Amino acid sequence: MSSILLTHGYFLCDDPKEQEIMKPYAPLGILYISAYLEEHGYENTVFDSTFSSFEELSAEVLRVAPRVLGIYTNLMTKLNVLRLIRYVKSTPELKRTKIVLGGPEVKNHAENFLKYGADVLVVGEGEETMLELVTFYSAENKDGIDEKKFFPVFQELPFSIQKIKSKQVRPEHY
Ligand code: B12
Repeated sequence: MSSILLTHGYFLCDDPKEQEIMKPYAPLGILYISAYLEEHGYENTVFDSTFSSFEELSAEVLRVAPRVLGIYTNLMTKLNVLRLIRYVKSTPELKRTKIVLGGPEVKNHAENFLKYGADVLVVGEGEETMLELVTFYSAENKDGIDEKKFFPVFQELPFSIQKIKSKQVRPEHY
């Protein structure tokens, strides 16, 4: 049983517009992460929720009971992502599951996602960061050590990174 599950919060059944167009897309972001982890020896499961439902997704999370649950988050799917966070954090069987969020919407509501229960947020391309995270979390006896020693806290990051976040440098300048 792999202890890494990657998913996203998009359900075609909730999207009548897309049902008309019927050009659903493959979740490229988590597929890239999945391939990179496999390349580095970490077996993982990708649950593409597009043709599924929230009930089936939460049942799969419970079945796998992953050590790390990685979720792609964009502005269209964030409410489903919040619902999934709430489900994991309120299910005793999943108390060891660490929730890692990635994707374009994470940086826009960083504090709120953490307050809501996400354990780690990854901003930008996530392959290498996710490999570091699963390496850290998959070492069984890591329970209880101070994660803050491992994860940088935003306010302690070098100023240049903060500047990007504080709108002094707007994305369109790139
Ligand atoms: C191609 C594209 C699409 C494609 C599909 C992309 C796909 N298959 O994933 C299509 C055309 C279908 C699409 C649709 C939409 N898109 Co679009 N899209 C893009 C675009 C141009 C490139 C994204 C991409 O494929 N990147 C390549 C993959 C490999 O990278 P990635 O997905 O970013 O994933 C990397 C990181 O984000 C991170 N990561 C991702 N997931 C995870 C998970 C974890 C756990 C971790 C640790 C890291 C991580 O690591 C990944 C690998 O490096 C981006 C703009 C951009 N430059 O990013 C806009 C963009 C993502 N889209 C956007 C939007 C708004 C939409 C729509 C909502 C538009 C609409 N109104 O219909 C829909 C959403 C549909 C839905 N159901 O979710 C916005 C998202 C804004 C936001 N804050 O959420 C963007 C940023 C454009 C913009 N600037 O506004 N999109």
